[in-house]
Amino acid sequence: MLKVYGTSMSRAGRALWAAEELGLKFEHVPVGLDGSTRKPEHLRLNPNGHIPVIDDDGTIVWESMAINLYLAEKYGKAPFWPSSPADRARAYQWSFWGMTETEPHLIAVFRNRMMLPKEQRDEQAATNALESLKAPLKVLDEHLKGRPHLLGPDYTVADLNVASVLLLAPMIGVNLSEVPAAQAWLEKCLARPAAQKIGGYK
Ligand SMILES: N[C@@H](CCC(=O)N[C@@H](CS)C(=O)NCC(=O)O)C(=O)O
Repeated sequence: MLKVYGTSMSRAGRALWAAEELGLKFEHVPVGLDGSTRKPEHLRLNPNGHIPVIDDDGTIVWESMAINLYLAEKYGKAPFWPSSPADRARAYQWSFWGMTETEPHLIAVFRNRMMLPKEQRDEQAATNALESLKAPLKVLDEHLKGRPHLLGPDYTVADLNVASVLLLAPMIGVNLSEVPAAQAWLEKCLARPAAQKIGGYK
């Protein structure tokens, strides 16, 4: 049976969301952020010492986006897992975009406004990260004007992956009102039953 390792309060939440969205039966192993990811048994699964990791009947995959694209390809069908190579390329494109163009800035805001002990926080780094987020968020907003989802009419793995990165934005006080199409799209994605279930996991 598929096993998903990692607390839902981490990037493992996005793998749990994908597994739920696909209606999979799976076991959740809530490896936490308390040093458990550095234990030998976890390092055997992911030598980087990170979560999430999945074990799908012996197929071990780490890196959250790779996990979600794998699960969507193996267990999903169109339109969630797009049928044409061109649409799949767009799914990869948006997934990598979310990870590379937005996530580092979101994490910088999170760390410097919430996560780090107060004396280690750098408000200038948070302000810089917020400034750096503006351009990619504008790209997303422009793209979503007149389009309900990233690939067009249908909700796909691309929406799940990008929304699973951007869900951090409202939690850390990033104001999305200047990108209303992106904001409405994110709210729609987060209202999905599969997304709502993530909070129920450890
Ligand atoms: N690029 C990786 C990042 C994984 C990552 O950094 N996960 C964090 C939790 S969100 C983690 O495992 N932190 C624990 C540690 O590094 O010890 C992914 O998307 O899967």
